[in-house]
Amino acid sequence: MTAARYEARDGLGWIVIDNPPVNAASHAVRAGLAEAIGKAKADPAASAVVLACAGRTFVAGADIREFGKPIAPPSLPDILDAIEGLDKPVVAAIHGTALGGGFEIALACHARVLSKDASVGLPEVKLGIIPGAGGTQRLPRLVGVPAAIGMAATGRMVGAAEALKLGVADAVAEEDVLADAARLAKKLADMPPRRTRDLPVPPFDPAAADAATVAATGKARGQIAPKIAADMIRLTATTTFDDGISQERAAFLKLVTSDQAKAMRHAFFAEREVARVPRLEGVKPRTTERVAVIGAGTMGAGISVAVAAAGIPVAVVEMNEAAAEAGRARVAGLFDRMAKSGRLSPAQHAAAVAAHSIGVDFEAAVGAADVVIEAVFEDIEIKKALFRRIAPVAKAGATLATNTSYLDVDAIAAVTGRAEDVIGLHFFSPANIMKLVEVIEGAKSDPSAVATGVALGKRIGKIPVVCRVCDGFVGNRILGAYRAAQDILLENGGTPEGMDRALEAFGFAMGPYAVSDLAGLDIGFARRKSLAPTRDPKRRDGGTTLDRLAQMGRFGQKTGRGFYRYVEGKRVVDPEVTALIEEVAREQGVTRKPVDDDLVVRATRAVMANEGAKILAEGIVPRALDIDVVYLQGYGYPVWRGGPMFEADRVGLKQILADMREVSALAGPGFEPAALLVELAESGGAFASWTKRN
Ligand code: 3H9
Repeated sequence: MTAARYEARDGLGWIVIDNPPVNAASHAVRAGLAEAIGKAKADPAASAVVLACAGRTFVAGADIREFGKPIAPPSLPDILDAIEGLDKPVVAAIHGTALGGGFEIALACHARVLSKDASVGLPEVKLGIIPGAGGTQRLPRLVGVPAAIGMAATGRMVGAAEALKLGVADAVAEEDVLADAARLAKKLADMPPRRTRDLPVPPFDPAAADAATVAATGKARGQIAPKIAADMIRLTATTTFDDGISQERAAFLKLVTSDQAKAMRHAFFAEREVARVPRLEGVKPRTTERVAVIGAGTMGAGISVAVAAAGIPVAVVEMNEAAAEAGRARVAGLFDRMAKSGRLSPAQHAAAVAAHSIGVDFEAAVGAADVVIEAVFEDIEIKKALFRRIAPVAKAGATLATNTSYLDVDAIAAVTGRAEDVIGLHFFSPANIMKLVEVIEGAKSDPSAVATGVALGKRIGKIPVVCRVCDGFVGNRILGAYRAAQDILLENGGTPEGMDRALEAFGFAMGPYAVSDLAGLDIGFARRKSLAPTRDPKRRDGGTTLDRLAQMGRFGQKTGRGFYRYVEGKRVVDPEVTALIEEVAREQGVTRKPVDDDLVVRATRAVMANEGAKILAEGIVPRALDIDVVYLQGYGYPVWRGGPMFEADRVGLKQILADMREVSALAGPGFEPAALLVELAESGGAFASWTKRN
């Protein structure tokens, strides 16, 4: 099999790319294309050419796995020059997704026909780079500068109908894209090819281009590529095509080896790798045809909507008719919003609504389900009581899942008499939108039950990360550790606004104190109260300020006061809070000294990596990439830093260890460097190459 082949048929030359799974433009594809183009050129039987792809999609881009290595010729830009330079018309027949270098191939063709469900786009910025094969120079010549910025600087994909409207598609095929492309190729055969490079750039309003740039860069705070993509597109108005191409190429080559691009490539592959858990290799998931969700509160409603949206019948159970009615309204609201935002097409919306039901018949719903997901109040006794009821009713071989963010899945499993069927599924709120789900493997969970959690997660469009039982699992355990360190720094001399500023500059959308105010200080207060009896009194945890604020009724945004005061929706520094922090510090015998932004960032980064190292050493997850995905998908960690463990490797573990020792000196017991961090730092190792062999 060749990755690209040429054949003559019916008076046309056909170039077919065939490189499963997504026809990435690897070296083999480029070499095959070079040969096929030569044949098309020389073939007297071909008056025009159709370029199409085998398999499930048009070319989905350059082969990302080749990035960062020397580029073996022929390069994609050279291939595109050869296509565009042919003196026979070349028509791209696009099905699936034409992305990045794939879309650039299509842009270098002389016309484009899309199947009606196809989409096109330049997602390079999502990998920390810009298009490197003419995308920034050809696209604006077809759609205009502002629209090109709106696509290439955001990575937004456009569907066939919009592509037609924008002028990037010449036609949309209702039925058979190959037949329509062949028809168009024959029609164009007698005409000189329309080369995108020769088209004039349509006149545009600079204010519209500025607005498109601001919108794109505003959404991608901290990222360098979107602005560069916009600048390259703007160049088309002032320079020649050839000059634009060489500037684009230089910028692409510089970006592709940047730290941001490395981090975003890591994120891309890690998100796909997480679901392949080494110890579950070859384990078959159990059949899942029906799901029951217990509880129609915020989490239960969100989870059940995600399940129904994937077309899986789901029955939600509530305690009484009034609660069921409230649940119905909640679910209808979620479905409505998903339809309005375009997440569900009208047909998908109708199917999802039909797949969803809420009632009070516990036995019927639980008894019919292959997977039961409990989503009631986060209280171990309530959950245990419920699992005692579920266990005898659920059918043999059903998977029983508890949706919990902290609780001990093994303790819950222990009351069922069928612990092998029990797993945890930690969804994130809003559960119908957030992609992360931690799949918790209990000590006695059967591998097939865990694999069922993973498979269900994937079916409902989530990114499942399998972890073993510990307090807070991966995400909340690390959160607990670094938040405690931050709270101690706050007492030691920090201010909420200073620490928020430092971490927002690091790349978090919101700093920790702004987040606390948004989530509600009552939540943290309640959890701290429940943990109080087991807390080591010798350990500082910095939570006293939060406790006092909560006791004062300052619950955050919802009460207009928390770590900040809220005036017309805006955060304002509150001298009362400053005084309170100083008072707490005095009580604890702490002499406050200014905490600079650099220390806040170094401490946060070190504690995240340190707790991550403990999680790895304990075998909670097998790979550092699992932790990175949890943080990228569930906790707003900046994607251009690749996740906390990738970031630690980038900084270097020697430095992280030195920072951790500094934190330990400032924060005291509980913040000692983890043995694995010490081991790796001292041996020159990295988290990326460390794997727990279990
Ligand atoms: C670019 O083009 C730069 C140019 O401008 C300049 C050149 C000079 N390369 O996502 P899936 C793998 S930058 C290598 O699970 P889906 C993927 O890792 C590129 N491998 O399927 C996975 O492997 P595995 C611009 C790739 O159906 C398998 O294919 N393009 C590539 O859910 C299936 O992928 C993009 O950024 C690739 N380009 O989604 C598009 N793409 O089975 C990136 C995928 O071992 N790709 N793989 O885990 C996507 O967005 C999605 O893969 C796509 C399919 C929507 C196409």
